[in-house]
Amino acid sequence: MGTKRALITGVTGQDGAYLSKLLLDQGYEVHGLLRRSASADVIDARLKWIGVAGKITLHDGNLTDLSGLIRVIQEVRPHEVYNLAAQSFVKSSWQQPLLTGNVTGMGAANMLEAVRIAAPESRFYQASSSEMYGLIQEPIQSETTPFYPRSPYAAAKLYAHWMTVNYRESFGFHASSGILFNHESPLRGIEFVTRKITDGVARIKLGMQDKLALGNLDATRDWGHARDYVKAMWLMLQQDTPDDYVVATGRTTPVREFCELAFAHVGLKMENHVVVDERYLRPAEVDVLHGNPAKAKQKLGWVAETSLEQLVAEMVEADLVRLKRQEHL
Ligand code: NDP
Ligand code: GDR
Repeated sequence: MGTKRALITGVTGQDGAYLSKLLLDQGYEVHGLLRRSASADVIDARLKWIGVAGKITLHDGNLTDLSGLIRVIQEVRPHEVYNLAAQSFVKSSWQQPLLTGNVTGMGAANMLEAVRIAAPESRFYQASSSEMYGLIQEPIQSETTPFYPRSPYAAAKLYAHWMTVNYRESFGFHASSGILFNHESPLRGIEFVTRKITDGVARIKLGMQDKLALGNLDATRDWGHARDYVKAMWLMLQQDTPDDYVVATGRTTPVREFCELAFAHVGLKMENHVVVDERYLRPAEVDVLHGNPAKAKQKLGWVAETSLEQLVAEMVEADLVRLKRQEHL
């Protein structure tokens, strides 16, 4: 086969940037779906940061617009499709439940339909989420743990997940779903707790602010690095048989401890700076997530390579650099 072509939805997001880099490094021709924005000058900030802007072909499109998606797929004729686009911020999904359903749930169905109509031979990756476990039914979650979604976001992801499984079973699609636990990086959106913390720590260190307001410090997550996790996505599509995989580190840590690590990295103490603000609490909380990545290790040969300590250090350092240079991201 000649050069492989990949189409990534959500290419301007955290994972889109890391996956673009991985695929370009492997010699792929990379195409991305770009939703139109009035902020065209900053929309590709992550792609620039990681050094791939200009190396990928961007196509206008929106996950809610089926005919446009079909046209893009007809044009690109991708060998692999990675559906990463979503309204991905859990907290916003209570404010915008229907939009979240349209984009995160129906949007995935639109992508499956577009592929079914325009490129049924292409391999398909769906970005499923550990949020689907929600009110956890087992202390450590694997592919066989029952789901219990706790937000409009998680309910939408569950629909997308089962549609992916259905297209595999009904139409013989090479469709795989990665049940990814939280993964972070310097490219994480500023509204998510890890990046909010590392940005806050860097601002406090540089004397730009003194306090950092957070919500539930007892929430506990299995945090890995996005750079490692996009490798698992790619590996899933290289298998002869499509399947679903949990992707996690197997270690779980409270928000409080992430925070302590980040402050300690710059020689500060969190108790001098962190205040709890109930505006950041959620109508329903996912208290703890803890993944079992044994299947991914056994079948894909995948393991998380970055420790939490390395992740925290990398994120704080990147925010210090960014703030000193007054870079927008
Ligand atoms: P981001 O929020 O960083 O990126 C989301 C992407 O989706 C952006 O490129 C955004 O475009 C795009 N998008 C949003 N709405 C639409 C739409 N209507 N049409 C087309 N594109 C749209 O997410 P991540 O990179 O962190 O996550 C990637 C995927 O993985 C998401 O589906 C997320 O729900 C899922 N996931 C993430 C996990 C994590 O820990 N990061 C864990 C498990 C699952 P724009 O730049 O224009 O806003
Ligand atoms: P999450 O990520 O909801 O797990 O979804 P987020 O970082 O937003 O929250 C993690 C936990 O931290 C608690 N928390 C706060 N969260 C935010 N955002 N801001 C705060 O100030 C704060 N204080 C405490 C939250 O209550 C929560 O328990 C992410 C997204 O990437 C989803 O798209 C993805 O599917 C899941 O991870 C796996």
